[in-house]
Amino acid sequence: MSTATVQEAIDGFVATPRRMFIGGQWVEAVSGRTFATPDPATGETLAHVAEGDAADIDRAVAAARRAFEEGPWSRMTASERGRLIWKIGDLILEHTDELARLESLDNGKPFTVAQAADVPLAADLFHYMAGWATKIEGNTIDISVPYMPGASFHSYTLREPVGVVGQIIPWNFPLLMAAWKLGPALATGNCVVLKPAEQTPLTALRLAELIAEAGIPDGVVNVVPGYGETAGARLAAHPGVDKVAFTGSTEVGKQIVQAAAGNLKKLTLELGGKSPNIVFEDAADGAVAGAANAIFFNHGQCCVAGSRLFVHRSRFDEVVEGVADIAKTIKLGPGLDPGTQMGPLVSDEQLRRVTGYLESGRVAGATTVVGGGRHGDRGYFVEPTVITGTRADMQIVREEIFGPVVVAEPFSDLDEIAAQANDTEYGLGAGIWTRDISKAHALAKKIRAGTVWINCYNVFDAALPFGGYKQSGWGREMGHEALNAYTEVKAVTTQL
Ligand code: TXE
Repeated sequence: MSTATVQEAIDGFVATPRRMFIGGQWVEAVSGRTFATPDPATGETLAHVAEGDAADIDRAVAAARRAFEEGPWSRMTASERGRLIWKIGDLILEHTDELARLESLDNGKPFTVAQAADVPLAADLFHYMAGWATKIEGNTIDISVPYMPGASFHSYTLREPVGVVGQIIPWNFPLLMAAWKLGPALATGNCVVLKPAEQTPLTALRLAELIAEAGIPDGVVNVVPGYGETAGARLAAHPGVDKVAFTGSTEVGKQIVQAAAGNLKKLTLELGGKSPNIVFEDAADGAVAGAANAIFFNHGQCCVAGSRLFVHRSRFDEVVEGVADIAKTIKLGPGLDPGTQMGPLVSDEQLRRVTGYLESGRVAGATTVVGGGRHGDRGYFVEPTVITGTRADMQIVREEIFGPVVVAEPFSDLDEIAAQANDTEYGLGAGIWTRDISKAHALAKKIRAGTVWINCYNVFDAALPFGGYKQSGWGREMGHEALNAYTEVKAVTTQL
């Protein structure tokens, strides 16, 4: 499809208020309300979307329950299920440019990044999970029961879907987060109610159309856009939901834990981070570009952003200057401009949050090497920023900023750096840059985080488990680890 045809499709998509997808039908909100999703490059309304709340979540949960109990989904063979999931991956790839443009418009990220990363990674996740549908296996277990001498048994386990799953996702990788959530849920035979972030509902709604086109039966996937405090909170608390998978802030993650307690839902949580990125004295020159990518990719709106840069004292000035030089050359602009390397932050709220942190760093006495404020006066742009002269107790060192802002500190030796790296309530990611591979692996073992990258950063694959230690979350997404979170294990024993 030509760019003009793709843009025409998108213009058509955003021109009419988007409905929600429940039980295979496109419906208005029960309340009849809609909300606006703005273009973050201008602040102007991009589209109107049906505003789901508790009543719509109730409808969607009922539809998912019916689909789970009555079939045809639950009666399909694993192979049939796998082929339908594979088809979703194919359809995403067929619509790469359209999805990438829509994502760029709604979220602000450069089209080229969405086209090269978000969309193909989303497709790959479905393709990867499609393969697992036929490989969900139990075990046979040899047992001997002391109080039944001489009796023999045949015992085995079954892995069964959890049931109806509520999935609440954020706005930083809207399509990809939908894929991370839906892929393993479908591969294991669950039915889903997905609530996209209110800032970025559009690609999830387009994905629902593709899911229907792929032939996933009605009610298996329901997409209800709406706000967190209404639709999200109802989904987290709903007594008819068996499991919730959430990605978002640690603060809301804790609320989800409380809401889920009512019927003791299974939970997976992928929360915030303040990831250390560590450059040793013997790091190759690529470490400078690596450190810049670790924080500036996706405008720093990554849960694994390398937001605490630790550089060996002997190379501190050189590496900090190098990252600052890269920051100065990054071209900011609307995501659809071909030359844009960094788009706007997703919302006015994020703009205020990030610039608030920049101000708090200044007040606390930190030094801004480059950047340090809003860029322009239209849209939600923030300058790529490098900060030094921090103390471990500063807010900008301890809290997740979720913007293109890195704090850099020097360190002197291996033992010191492990302690510094772990001095955070989070434990999502970490980077290590060195030519000494023994040192790298020794440090990797000491770091309390779910992902450690050595001489690289932001490398993701559908086969790699992803998730956090400490307050970065519970459980893992992607890889075969993700499947456990979407299955119950049943032990069956027969006396022979
Ligand atoms: O997140 P929220 P926000 C962090 C990041 C960012 C901060 C705030 O530091 O600056 O969170 O972002 C839904 N019950 N991350 O406010 O509120 C909400 O509608 C149920 C890190 O956008 O956590 C959305 O769908 N759901 C992160 C989702 O939760 C609720 C990605 C995330 O929104 C809810 C995003 C409630 N009470 C932000 N309140 C990461 N780990 O990647 C909100 N939601």
